[in-house]
Amino acid sequence: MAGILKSISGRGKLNLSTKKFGIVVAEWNEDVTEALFQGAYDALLKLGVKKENIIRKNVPGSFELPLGAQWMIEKKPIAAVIALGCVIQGDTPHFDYICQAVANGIMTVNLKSNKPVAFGVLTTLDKKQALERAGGKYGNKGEEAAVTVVKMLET
Ligand code: RBF
Repeated sequence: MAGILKSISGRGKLNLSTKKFGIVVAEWNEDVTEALFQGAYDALLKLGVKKENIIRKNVPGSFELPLGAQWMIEKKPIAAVIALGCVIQGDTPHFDYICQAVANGIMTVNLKSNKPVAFGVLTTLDKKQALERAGGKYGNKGEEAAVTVVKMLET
């Protein structure tokens, strides 16, 4: 089992087989966000979460992730949510507005719902940097986000 997963597997504090997890996935830069999803999904399974307890919801872009996460928490008895997106810098300041709004929005959902919502959103200068962090040479940030919510449930 790879590093990040090894760091928490077998701690035995939590019975993950009865807990439900939400994964919200932004459709912008789909090749990247699908790879993030796969990383998060595989990590949850390896940690003992049941397939039928992983609920996926797609949203159009990263800006919609906070509301998507909130809806999941409101509608289903979910223990934690993993929010996955990829915002790539363009020629206009939209990048800063979207990144700021998503980070603030996800934090708000964490605090208002009192449930862990992981910020699995890549904010990169180009697609290459994003792919390097979605199963490439810098690992998979979707996997790391899954580990983060499990760690939060243990605290
Ligand atoms: N959403 C992303 O998830 N990643 C992006 O890189 C991204 N770039 C955008 C660039 C522009 C100019 C605009 C207007 C939107 C972009 N979005 C992106 C979509 C955004 O998250 C949201 O879905 C839309 O703004 C509709 O609310």
